Amino acid sequence: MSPQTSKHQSLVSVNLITGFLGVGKTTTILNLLSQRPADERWSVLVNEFGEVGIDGAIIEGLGTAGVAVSEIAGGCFCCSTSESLDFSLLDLIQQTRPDRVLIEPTGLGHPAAILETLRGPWFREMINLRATICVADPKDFADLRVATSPVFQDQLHMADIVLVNKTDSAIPEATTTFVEHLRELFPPKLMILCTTRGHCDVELLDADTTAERVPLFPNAHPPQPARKTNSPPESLSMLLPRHPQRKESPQGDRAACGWLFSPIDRFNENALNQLLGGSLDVHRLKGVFNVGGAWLLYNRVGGDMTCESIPYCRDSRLEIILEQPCFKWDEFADSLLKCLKW
Ligand SMILES: Nc1nc2c(ncn2[C@@H]2O[C@H](COP(=O)(O)OP(=O)(O)O)[C@@H](O)[C@H]2O)c(=O)[nH]1
Ligand SMILES: [Mg+2]
Repeated sequence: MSPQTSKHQSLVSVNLITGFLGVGKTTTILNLLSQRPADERWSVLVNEFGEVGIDGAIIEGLGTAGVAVSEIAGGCFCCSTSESLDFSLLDLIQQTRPDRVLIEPTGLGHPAAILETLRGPWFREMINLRATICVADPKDFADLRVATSPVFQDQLHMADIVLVNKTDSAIPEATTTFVEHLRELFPPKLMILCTTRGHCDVELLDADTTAERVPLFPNAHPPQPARKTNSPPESLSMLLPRHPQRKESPQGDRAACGWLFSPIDRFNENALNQLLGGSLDVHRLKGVFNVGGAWLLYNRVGGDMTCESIPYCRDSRLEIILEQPCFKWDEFADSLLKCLKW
């Protein structure tokens, strides 16, 4: 065994799984977790754009038993909570001693600052940074508003591997055009794979990464002061039944809001279906709800919504990101309360 190999074996392998809102990052991570070698310990670090974290609950609920999940909600850790990545990753590694960590940044996260942190002095002697995988939806590339966004372009540009996901719901021409575009990027991608539901071989995670991929738009997501919230941290607040905590987190041209409910609150499933699948101009919606005897996971991207049961049972929570910059949430909040069972 070469000294290089033995050194790398003692380091924690780390992969960044990037991609825009709702493209299938968490789905891909669940898929990779299901292929984890039995003798390895893996941990997942998830960053949520909004104040209310949901992906951690999804991965805890649907992921493989024994995988540690840590979540940072309340802004992208590439900007507003830039120090959180250092501390959270360090803490996760020290607490869980993993062989591998998968990091899911928010869909609005710019990869440059994150990669810079992972390549920086804090982690140089601790982690072995492997391929950055960008999950992407051909429909986003066909949508000029998304395709021209600097964050979307740099997520693709800085990826070593691109997983073109959701090919089942894209028209074939859109997938072909997108793949042709990806083939023209420089430096070339190590791999471009078309898939559905994030299916890919776990061996992709060990592919090489390179620091040669520099951002096209380094200032697309400048550091911002930490967002102030008026509400106390979740752990300090005792939520009363029927009195959810509401946390708004607008950013740039998107309004966003989250709700946390008491674990005792139970919802009417039909009322939820109608409200969450309704006419709001949703870009992304995620929620877990106690419907009495079962928990449901709602997942909506644009107009497509799915609802499935989930083996999770902490508290009901919802996070919504809209396509518009401002929204008065009061009426929606009233409707949400009306979905509660008496
Ligand atoms: N039709 C279709 N839906 C998918 C596919 N991959 C993921 N989804 C769904 O897209 C939604 C968003 O997926 P998620 O993994 O949460 O996306 P993330 O926001 O990027 O983490 C969920 O409802 C998934 O079930 C796919 O290949 N095809
Ligand atoms: Mg996710």
